[in-house]
Amino acid sequence: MAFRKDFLWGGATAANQCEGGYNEGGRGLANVDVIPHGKNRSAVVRGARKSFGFEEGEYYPAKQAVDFYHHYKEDIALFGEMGFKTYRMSIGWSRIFPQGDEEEPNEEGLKFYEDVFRECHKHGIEPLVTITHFDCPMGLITKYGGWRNRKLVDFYKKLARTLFTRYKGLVKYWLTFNEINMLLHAPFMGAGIFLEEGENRDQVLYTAAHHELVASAWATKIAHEVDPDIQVGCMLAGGTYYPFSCRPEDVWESKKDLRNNLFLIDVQARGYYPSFILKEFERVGFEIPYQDDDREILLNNTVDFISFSYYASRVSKADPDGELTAGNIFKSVKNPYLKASEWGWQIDPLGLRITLNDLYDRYQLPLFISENGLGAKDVVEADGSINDDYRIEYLREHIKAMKAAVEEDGVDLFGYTTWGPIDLVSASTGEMSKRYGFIYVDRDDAGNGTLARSRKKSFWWYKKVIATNGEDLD
Ligand code: BGP
Repeated sequence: MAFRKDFLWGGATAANQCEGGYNEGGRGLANVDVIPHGKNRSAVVRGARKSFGFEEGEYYPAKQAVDFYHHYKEDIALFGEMGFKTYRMSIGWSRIFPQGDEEEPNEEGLKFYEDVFRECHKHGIEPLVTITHFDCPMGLITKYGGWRNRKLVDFYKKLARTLFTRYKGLVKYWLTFNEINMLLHAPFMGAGIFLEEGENRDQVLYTAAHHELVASAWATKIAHEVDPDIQVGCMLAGGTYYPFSCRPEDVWESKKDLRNNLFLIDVQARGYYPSFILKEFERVGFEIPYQDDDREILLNNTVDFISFSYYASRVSKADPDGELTAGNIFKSVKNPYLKASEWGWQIDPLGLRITLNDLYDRYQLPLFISENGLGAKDVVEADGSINDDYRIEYLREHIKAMKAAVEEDGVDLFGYTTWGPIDLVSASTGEMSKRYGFIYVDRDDAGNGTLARSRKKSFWWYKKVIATNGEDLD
């Protein structure tokens, strides 16, 4: 058998993309609430357009999302029916600390997640929890400017301590920041940062990155102090970079792109900044704003495992003249050998095997695939069925690739959570029609629909995959 006996099969969601209930249970407003659907979304996500609240004429899909807040029992029961061993989900920070800087946490918010975790255990599901998945209370943005401000480290530490203490014995696996490298590409979504006209982007973003890295190391330290059984992981927006050709300049470009993508998790896994990024910092005139015992905290509190999302590989080219294609948040040169999803994300199962090997060779730490999947349009047939063979095909090929990485390459992989086991709001586009789920949710891009849940063909397929521990993929 390729996968270990206790392999963690499951699915992954984020609070802001599925929970809704944005103003219920004492929850405060968060950055993710004020990101609109439609033409202004990308500018807000990138921090280029300011958004502090709800504007007339805009639609904000996170406000209700797919209403997991009220449907969690039904949804977790469906995950249980598929045989999930784990469910990756995230905490809405502003449910726990509505403004972010309160002295005391909001009990109603804490209770909500406690109920969710207990519900998971009832179905034999181990929760795996991301502390922040593109999530920052608006109070911390308006008062402090988001993660550009060092004070966020303390607020995050307090959040982390509150969570680890309250959920001791209920949650064993934690991730500190979702796709930490995304803050460099999507500063408002990733770090609650609006960029001011004329300010030095590198300075602001590398400072914020340092703050998140220090906060992540602190969270790891606190977690291990609260409960030595807790396992803490980092989370990377992964995917390898191919050279466009064997021209040495293209190969060099791909090497640089790959390591630039990895430098944040280098710090989380090894405890210090790698030399190539220190040289880059020198070139752009950035000095790491070390304070107090930052160096020691980073060095002594590295992660227990590496998790990453994988949707596609990317291509690097020395001359900036290639045809581009869409990808997770930012574009890349198009790979002529690959097909793409309806959203232009190129499909590359072998790229997953390569990514697993890249990461295992580099870190020699257990790996966890925390996101993978196909965003596609589904058709509901007259009889209510949804025949999503394209999704099955995508997942089957990716599972085969990870099987090869384990069986033939010896990669230590302990779990796999597909993205969006239940349809949810797309992070990049705000659409509902970009669906990833095994479970269909009746809701459209404008927020119409009954929110009723139904099983797609892939639901039964994934159930069988889990039941056979990945042996039967037909
Ligand atoms: C990752 C995020 C997720 C998720 C996924 C799919 O970057 O961690 O939140 O949304 O990508 O992307 P999209 O929703 O844009 O299709």
